[in-house]
Amino acid sequence: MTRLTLAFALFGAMTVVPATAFAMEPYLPKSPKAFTKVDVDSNGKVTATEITPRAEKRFDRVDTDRNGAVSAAEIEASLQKAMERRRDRILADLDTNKDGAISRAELDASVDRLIAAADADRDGGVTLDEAKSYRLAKLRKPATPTGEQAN
Ligand SMILES: [Ca+2]
Ligand SMILES: [Ca+2]
Ligand SMILES: [Ca+2]
Repeated sequence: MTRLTLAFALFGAMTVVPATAFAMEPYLPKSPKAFTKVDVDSNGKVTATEITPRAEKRFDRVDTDRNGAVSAAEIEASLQKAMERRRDRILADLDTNKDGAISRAELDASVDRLIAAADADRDGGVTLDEAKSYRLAKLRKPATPTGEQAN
């Protein structure tokens, strides 16, 4: 893999936060952890009764003028906020000297950090399995819960 491809892969990895985390459309949990959280009565099935309150909570968060309807402008504002959060996260991860911009050297350094963090057996390369385990480990402890936090 060339360094450039790897850089793209790196940015790709950062967008791993599912789009659904910001979206107000109802969605089904896809990871075991998310499923357990939604399956409130732990019967191994998620039902409308379990999904609805979560969807309504997100709805209320987007309905900032509290008029009981989510307008295009409110959706746009919420997507805008999500984008700003993502921007800040990218900067927090990559802009190590905090000058508000990511230099190529900072990018290269973060590639090195990523490889070092994921290369479990320290052989200098990341196998698909190592990449998967690393991704899972990251998903298990997300930096900031983007989905369900209170305002
Ligand atoms: Ca509204
Ligand atoms: Ca910088
Ligand atoms: Ca390795």
